[in-house]
Amino acid sequence: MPLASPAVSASPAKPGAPRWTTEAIEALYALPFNDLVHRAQQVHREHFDANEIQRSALLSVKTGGCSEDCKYCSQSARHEAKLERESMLELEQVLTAAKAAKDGGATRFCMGAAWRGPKDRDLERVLEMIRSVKALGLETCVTLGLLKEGQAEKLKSAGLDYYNHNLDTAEDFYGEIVSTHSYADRMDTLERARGAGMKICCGGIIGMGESRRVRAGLLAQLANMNPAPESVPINHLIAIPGTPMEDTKPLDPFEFVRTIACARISMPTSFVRLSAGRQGMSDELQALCFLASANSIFYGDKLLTTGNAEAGRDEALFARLDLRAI
Ligand code: SAM
Ligand code: DTB
Ligand code: SF4
Repeated sequence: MPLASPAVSASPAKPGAPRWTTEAIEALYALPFNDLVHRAQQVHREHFDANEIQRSALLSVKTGGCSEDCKYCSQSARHEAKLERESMLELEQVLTAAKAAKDGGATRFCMGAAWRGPKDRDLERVLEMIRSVKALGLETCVTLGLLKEGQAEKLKSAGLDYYNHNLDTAEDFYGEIVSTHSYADRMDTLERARGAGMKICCGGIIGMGESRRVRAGLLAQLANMNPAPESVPINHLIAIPGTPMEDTKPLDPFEFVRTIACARISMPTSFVRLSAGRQGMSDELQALCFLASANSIFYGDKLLTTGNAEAGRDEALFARLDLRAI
């Protein structure tokens, strides 16, 4: 039986029209929970093996002291989060971490830097890191903030596979979260990365006090990118002490699961990444996220500045759920 009005059809809209409206995604959210998860599984199984999960490792190559004021972030110089600032890591340190990640089974290595965007001389050092990590046989990803003209092409030439740059929320809520750069700035960088021929990793944060409509607006924005991002990280807010979001009211966990399902239905061929926040989730909640079609995770004991679900716990969970790492 069709599950909802034509407005929530997963079939593409007329040529040239946005493929997903905020309203259509809100209608998905409003489906009975079981129907929504079932529909996400159906879409998922058309494009993926439902028992396979991709794993990426993450390393902060430059931590803290960032000029920007993103309210959720521990790395802003304007916030009081307890954090050891670190200057950029040496190449050898990065390579040691990348080798360990590969030995641990990660297939992609993502390097993050707490910058508004890279200065050209910093970029040169990151290019060296990318070349060396790539030479280990890992896929490469970096998240460096806003890119200036020409920088995306340099990253591509160094062998970068993915550029991570999140929209984080819907455009009409962005001003509540960040004042030092705009949504349009972020869209420009995504266009530069895409224009240089890289794959895009782009998603957002759920649980920052936004409404369901805002969550739907974010997903519509992502799903209407042409093509949609190959990787869509859905981060659950980690309410970090010392950031303006430390006291944010917790989100109903089922609303997070609904978001994963809506991401899957609106972006059928993208990897939907169950990202920040896994450490605070029960195994049962993570299993629901996988059932709702999340099919990638960050793997390893640390994210950028906060803890992640430990690798041993992930191994045990994968075994209990018969999931295979790819
Ligand atoms: N400076 C770069 C930028 O802003 O794109 C890269 C690093 S930034 C830390 C990467 C992403 O991590 C953010 O866009 C956000 O989605 C996520 N993130 C940061 N702090 C978070 C938190 N406390 N909870 C959940 N996600 C967070
Ligand atoms: C993404 O979307 N989430 C990752 C990765 N891309 C760079 C970062 C999560 C950071 C969580 C907070 C921290 O550890 O500082
Ligand atoms: Fe800086 Fe990125 Fe954190 Fe914003 S999210 S404060 S740009 S490190």
